[in-house]
Amino acid sequence: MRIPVKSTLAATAAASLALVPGAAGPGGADWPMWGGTPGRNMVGAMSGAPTRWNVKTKENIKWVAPLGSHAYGNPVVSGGMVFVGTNNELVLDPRQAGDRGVLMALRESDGRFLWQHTSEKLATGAVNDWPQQGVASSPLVEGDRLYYVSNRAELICLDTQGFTDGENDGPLTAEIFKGPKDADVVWRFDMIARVGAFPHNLANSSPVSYGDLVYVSTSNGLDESHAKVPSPKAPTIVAVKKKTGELVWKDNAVGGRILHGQWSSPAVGKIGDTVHLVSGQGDGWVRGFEALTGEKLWEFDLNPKGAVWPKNRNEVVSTPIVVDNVVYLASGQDPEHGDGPGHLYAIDATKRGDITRTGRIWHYDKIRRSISTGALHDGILYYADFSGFLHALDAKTGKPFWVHDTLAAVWGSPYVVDGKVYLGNEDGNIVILQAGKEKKLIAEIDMGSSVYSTAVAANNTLYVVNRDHLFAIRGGAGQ
Ligand SMILES: [Ca+2]
Ligand SMILES: [Ca+2]
Repeated sequence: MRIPVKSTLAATAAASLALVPGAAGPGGADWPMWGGTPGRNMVGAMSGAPTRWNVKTKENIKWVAPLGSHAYGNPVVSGGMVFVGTNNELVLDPRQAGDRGVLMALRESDGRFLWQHTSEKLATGAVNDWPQQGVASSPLVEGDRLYYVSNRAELICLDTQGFTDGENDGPLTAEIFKGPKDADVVWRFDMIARVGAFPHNLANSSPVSYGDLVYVSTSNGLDESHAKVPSPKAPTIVAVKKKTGELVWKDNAVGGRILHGQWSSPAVGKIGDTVHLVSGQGDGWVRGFEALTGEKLWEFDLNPKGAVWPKNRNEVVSTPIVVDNVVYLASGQDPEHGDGPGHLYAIDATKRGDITRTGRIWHYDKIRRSISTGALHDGILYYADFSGFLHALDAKTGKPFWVHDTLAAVWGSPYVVDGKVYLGNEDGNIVILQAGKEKKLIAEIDMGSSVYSTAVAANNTLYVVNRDHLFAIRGGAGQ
């Protein structure tokens, strides 16, 4: 069912919030996309965020939902539902068995399973669609429309009400599975068929929107030899109409210069008088585009001159954040490449052209390779690296206030809420530190298995995904 008023209000609220300079993020309300708002700044506004819970005894656990055996997708919360990507180890429907990517919808109040969208693996195998990895895209939800990228490199629009509204929403109405626990697909944009994308290992992009458009990265990359870009003319970014999936613009600034893959998700922010789509790209550069037209406005090289791939030249896996005309972004590499040197920048995105020199506000080189997204709150930028360090920097100067070693690899992102910084690691700990210029460790909480996701809050509940379960943790716990 289409609910125009509700959808329009939700979309307008989300867009205007993100475009207000200094907006901290959604209140104690929904968390409808990766980063909460189009600027992707990992900051929430819940009060009474929990600092004590126990996944074994269920102390302060509101509910637990089982996921597949791998859940790299981060949860989003909107309209009374929680949506999360995983793989098909649960086999919730025997007719949809085997290795598949799964996008699950759960009821926010108690975690009950509502419906799922599953996608079979690509026939080309691991080079394009790695076995057992499921869905790594975090959905974007606006009103009753959900957008995510499947393991088949399709940007898919779903009706959040599924078929329970008694209506098969279109243009797409030829779903195979149309039961009450199946997804109602509205449209599907196949990035392999439509723009020739060759996703390296897994398409993972988290959608972002502005106006009538929704944007994703194609994850176009190398072939299995790691020596050739088989589809050098395929775009990095596609912008399509929210209502129909019609292609409006695409960008291929990178061409054949992709180092490896393209797993950085785009951000949107108002910079000066212009709304920019900001994209970390496969040649290790970050670029800004006029959001409605795709016109390239600026580009910035995240690698030092003379750096050599893969020793000290990096790609970009992190999502850029846009705060007050400034883009903050670190370079990194595929987690399989392990530890190595990284670089973090604050970039003045009001400049035009090659702004590698003119747009550099500061450069921080005491960070290791990072795949995390930044969180900027109260003048402090929190940024984690894959080696397990959390850096708290002066956002104006890039000078460190403190660094904390979490002692295990970090895949997720620091999240600031209620004066605290939450960060998960591969050892399965959620580390909670006090936000501010002085380092203070509040708690380390064992989640039972690796945390590859980012803790996020919505409607007075904190959500954490470990390897195979989603935990909803009560607000006010441990205050
Ligand atoms: Ca429907
Ligand atoms: Ca449909």
